[in-house]
This record gives sequence, C-alpha cells and structure tokens, in this order.
Amino acid sequence: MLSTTPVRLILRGILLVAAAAASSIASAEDGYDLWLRYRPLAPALRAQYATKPTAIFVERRSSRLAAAASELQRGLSGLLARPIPVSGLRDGAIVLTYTNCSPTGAYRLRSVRLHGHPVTLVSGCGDVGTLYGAFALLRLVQTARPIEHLDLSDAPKLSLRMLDHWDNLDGTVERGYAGASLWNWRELPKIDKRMIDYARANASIGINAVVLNNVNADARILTPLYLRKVAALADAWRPYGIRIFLSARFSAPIELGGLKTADPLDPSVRAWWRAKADEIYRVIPDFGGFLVKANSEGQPGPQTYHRTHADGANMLAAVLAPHGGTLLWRAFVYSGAATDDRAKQAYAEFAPLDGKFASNVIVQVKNGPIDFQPREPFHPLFGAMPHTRLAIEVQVTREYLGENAGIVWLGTMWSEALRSRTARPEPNSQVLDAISAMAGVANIGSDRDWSGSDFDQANWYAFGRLAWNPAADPARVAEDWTRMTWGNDPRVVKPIVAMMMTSREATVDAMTPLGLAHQMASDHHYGPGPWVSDQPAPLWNPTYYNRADAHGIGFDRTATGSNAVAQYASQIARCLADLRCVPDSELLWFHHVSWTYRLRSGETLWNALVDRYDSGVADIAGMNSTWSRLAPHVDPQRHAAVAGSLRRQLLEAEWWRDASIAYFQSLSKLPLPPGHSAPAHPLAWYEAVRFDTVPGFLAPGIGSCRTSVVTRGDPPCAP
Ligand code: GCV
Repeated sequence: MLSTTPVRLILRGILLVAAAAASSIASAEDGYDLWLRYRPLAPALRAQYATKPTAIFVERRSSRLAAAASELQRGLSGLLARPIPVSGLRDGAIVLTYTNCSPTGAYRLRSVRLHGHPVTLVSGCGDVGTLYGAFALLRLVQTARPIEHLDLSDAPKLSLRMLDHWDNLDGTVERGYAGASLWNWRELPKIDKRMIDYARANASIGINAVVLNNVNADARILTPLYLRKVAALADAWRPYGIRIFLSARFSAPIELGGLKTADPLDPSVRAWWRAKADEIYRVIPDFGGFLVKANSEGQPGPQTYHRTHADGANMLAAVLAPHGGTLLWRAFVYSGAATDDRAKQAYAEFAPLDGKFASNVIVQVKNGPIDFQPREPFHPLFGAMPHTRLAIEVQVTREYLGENAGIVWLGTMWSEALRSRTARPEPNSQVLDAISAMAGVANIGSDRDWSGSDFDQANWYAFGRLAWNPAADPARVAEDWTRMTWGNDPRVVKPIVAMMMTSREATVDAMTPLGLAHQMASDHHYGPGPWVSDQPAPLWNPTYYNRADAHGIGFDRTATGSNAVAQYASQIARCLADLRCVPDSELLWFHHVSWTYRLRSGETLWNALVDRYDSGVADIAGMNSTWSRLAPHVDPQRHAAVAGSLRRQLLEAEWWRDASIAYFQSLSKLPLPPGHSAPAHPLAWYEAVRFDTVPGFLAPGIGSCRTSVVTRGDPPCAP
C-alpha cells in the first residue's frame, strides 16, 4: 500500500516494468527447469557425441544409482536428441558404480574397457559420489565439452554444504522474494513432483543438507505432527544425498514440554531434549541435526539463564551425538542495547569460547561482522577460533542487494569472502582454510522460476559450486551456469558472463560505495535510508553506520575509534588501520574521513563518492543495453522477463544514487563534481518514501519474534 506521492511514482515505474515482464510469460521457458534444461545441443556441438554415450548401465543396486541413471537418461536423451536407454553393458555405455572410499561424495569419470567394452566409468566414493559424478558428466555435455579419453576426478572440499530456508510454518518466508514457502505443510506427507525436482537441483551442485525452517524458529516443527511430514521429505530426498536439519527453538522444552525453564544445565531440560532427539531419529534415522539462533534479535538462548553459548550448544550436541547428528550454532549475535560497535560483538562473545565446543558442534558465522551487506570485510572470527569447527554463512536471498531485481550475481562476493586472508594460523591462511561447512540462506520459493528471477537461480547454483569447492574460479562457475541455462552460443555466453562478473560491484557502487554499509530503509531493507536516525536502538540506524556530518563520513574502527581492527591478525589490522593501505572498497567501513580527504587516486572523497554512485548506475544501464542486444539470441519469454527485471534494477539504482547524494550533499554542502547531474528530486522527496508491505519482511510465525517488533511494544519473546 502506498502512502506518499514519491513512492507512488517510484512504484508506478516499477509496476509497469513488472507488468511488462509478466505479460510475456507463457509456459515454455518459464525458468522451472533451472540449469537442468537439457534442450538439444546445436547439431554441430552434438556431433562430437555421435558414437557415445549409447546407454546407461547400472552395476550395483542403489536408490542413488537409480536416481543417477534416471537423470542421465533424461539429460542425455534431451541434449543429444536421441534415446539413451538404461540397459545391459555395451560399447559406449556409461557405467555407474561405487566403492567405499573417502571422502564421501568424491567421484572419478574415466574412459576404460570393461569386459571388453569401451565405456565411460562413473565411480563414486559411496553411491552419492556416483550421483555427483553423473551430474558432472552431464555438465560436460551440457557445456559442450568432450567426453572422449576422460580421466577426471573431483571431491567435495567441505563435508557439509547446506541450504538454510527461512521458511515459516504459515507458508511465509522471511527475506524471501520468490513467493510462498515451497513446503506444503497442509499436503505433506504427500510428496509432489516439485519436491523431487528441488532435490535434483540441489544434488546437481553437491548440496547435501537442508534446514527446512526459519532460524527464528517455531517450536511446533518438533511436534509429532510435523515430524511425520519432515520424515516424508527425508525419505524423498535420501536418494539425492540430502539430509534434513531443523532450526530448533531453544525454549521448546517450555513451549512443548511444559517445563518451567530451558536452562541448558537443568537435568529436566537435558532429558527433554534427549527424548526429543530419540523421537526424531526413530522417524528420520539419518536426521542431520539442529541449527540454533540463540540470544539474538529476541530469540531465546542460554544467556537467559546466565549460561554461555557453549553451554547451550554442547547440551544439544550431546543429545545428537549418539545418533551421529551435528549441532550448528549461529554466531550472529548482537545486542541492540550495547554501546560497543556492533561489528565487534560476535567476536567478543565467541572468541573466548574457542575450544569449548563439543566435537559435533559447528559454529556458523556470517561472512562479514554485521549482516550480509553488499560489501563487508571478512568476519574476524574466521581467524580467531582455531579449535572450533566453523561454517561460513552467506545469504543467497538478496535481502540487502535489491531483492530479486535485475542481475546481482553473488559468486564473486562469496569468493572474495572465502579468499580473504586471515593470516592465522599461517601468514597466508584464508577464510576457506578455517571452515568445514558452508551454509547459504536460500532464495527459493514457490514461484514457478523457484528464485524470483532467471538470474537469481544463478546465485543458488553458485552457492552449491562454491560450497563444493570454496576455491572454485567464479568466472568458470558463471560460465558453466550460463551455458547450462542460456545455451552454448558464444554470442550469448560471453556477454552474460561479463555482466554476472561485474554485477555485484555495480550494485555496491550504486548502493553503498567505498565501504559504506547498512544504508537501507529500516526493517524491510528495501531502498535507501541513509538519513534514518529514529530507530529505538542506535545500531539499527543507517546514521550509526555512515556517521556522516558536516565534516566527513565513515565509521572509525581504528584505535582512535571502536578499534574493531584489533580483532584481526596484527598484519591485517595494521593495513586496515592505515589510510595508505586500506583498500578504497573498505575505506568508510574502517575510517572516518573528511569530505575533502584525498584518496590515493588524488580524488577527493566527496567527488569519489558521487563518482561511484554514478558509475554503479552507468554499469547497470550498460547491463540493460547488453541485454537488449541479446534479444535475437535468447528465447523471447526469458528475454522479456529479464529485460523487465533489469529495467526495475536501473530505476532502483537511480533511486539509490539520487537519494544518497541528496542526503550526503545536505551535509557536505559541496557542489557535484563536473559531469554529474543533480538528483531528480529534493531530499525531502526521498525521505517521504514509505512502504507498508515489502515481501519477506516481518513474516509472522507463532513463537518467532524479532527485536524490532519487541521494542515497539509487542509482547516479548518467551521465555
Ligand atoms: C532470520 C537479519 C535479517 C533477519 C534475520 C537475521 C538472522 O537481521 O534482517 O531477517 O532473521 O538477520 O540472520 O538471524
């Protein structure tokens, strides 16, 4: 619902664009098939596969080999435009087999002779390895690469590759921009085809774990009614190598068990959780474990009882351990009331607990110290917990990056985080050396195209590929996805990959350049709000993060300010604290500088800031033009959908730039540098923009509550 004139104008533009996109949607290329489209390769490309493969031979009985065979049959028959049967051993066959080796999930693809037949042998470490190998072989054909004289092996670098859904039991999705939840709780335990297609997509990129429900958890997911439904999903996904985890509400013993406390050291609480774990494993023998958000944004946790995060995590880990389960404990904690820099809070709470967590606990740390901003430095905990198993958590859904508008490919962003140098324990250690798992907050909903746009699918894909191999080359991942999704025509592949590779930086520039962060409008995080300073907790205000005034801008995190730099290894901290060394991209994250401060390029800060906003918008305009030129080479349905989405992205980028410049200029009082035009409207126009509803925001769920709600007078979260 709109409440002001400016917002009406912005939205009218956006809605027209969206309507134009929607009107062209028919059924053929509606995005449902994701990167598993299996449309016939162009005849010239198909020619290289003329003599093989001829068939698929399954050497051992296993539901996963059966899934692999069925996928190969479907994929190869489609790509090669000829039937590829599942049959006995014959020349040119693909042979599926596995052995007990490690690591689980590894595979080898080899051209060999078997009982006198030349075949392509797909052999896995465990049958799940064969499944991954089958998808790898399919990928070779999808991307038109040769499969003659093959000897190729690969293995997952991380054992846990997990999608975290923030789905509520009422069907809403927190920070979801792709429609309602995929999980049809009313229909389950009945399994529909879409659940299988979801599992196929995940398996194709190596995802092996799924958390079904929001970390702002509803305890009812642990009741027998829901567990029966969860068990049905676990059964359906087992052939695809996917284990289910659940977000557990720490106060469940009170809410479900009628206990008076959820104190982790209370014997009755421990007994309640032990019985609950036993009950879960009776119906789901390979249940993965729990994910817990505790004492964060109003969620209950051990600190309510003056216990530590380790006390809480270890109590739950102990009940999972006999069943082989894992406990993921989130390090996303901060207190709205704290006076210290928000960026320092998680480290302050968790670093002293290093070595105190049980061996089946993984501490799940967001990529940056604040909250999935378009750009953040890496989280200092990655260099501070050498005796604790760590997971990196990234956000696939674009809460802070324009939701589902246009193209913002996150492979480059995650790779930047994963490859950040922590310098601990070795001088060259990187974040990727410190982790044993990777979790991604899913961008998947019940929209026909799964992720809210064709290009948002690419983020799901990139997440899986980087979780499999955090050192993977993002350009190669982008190229694979492009070929699989848009075809192998170089006139299409090259420009799309180029757009993907630059899209995130363009978005950073248009929204929060030079290390700015959290400048989004409050709560729903849609659109700019750098002037906002009326939130009840100081650290929910964008002004808290930009610290802009008449003299300058930026958050001093050096020793003269919050000294957050001290949480990094000394050689990293020294550089970040030094204006001659800190990268421009993180300048205002770590430093407060005057508007006339000169960057190493010689430009003043003010001029550079305006320049970055403009170049972000220009890059997004460039993506619009590139996409227009692709019209002759892309099917009309998807071309129109992406064109509409890119136009919306451009409108929103202009809005971000103009609103931000209008606000910062009201403080700096400096003229715009030559060649830059003034914002389209006065500052008051942008400040008046209000939205009553934005998808994914404040999705209600029984038992879930958020600090922002609490402080506005709603009843506090239990207990
Ligand atoms: C699930 C941010 C988001 C919240 C989210 C939270 C978290 O604060 O805005 O919607 O809550 O992160 O990661 O727990």
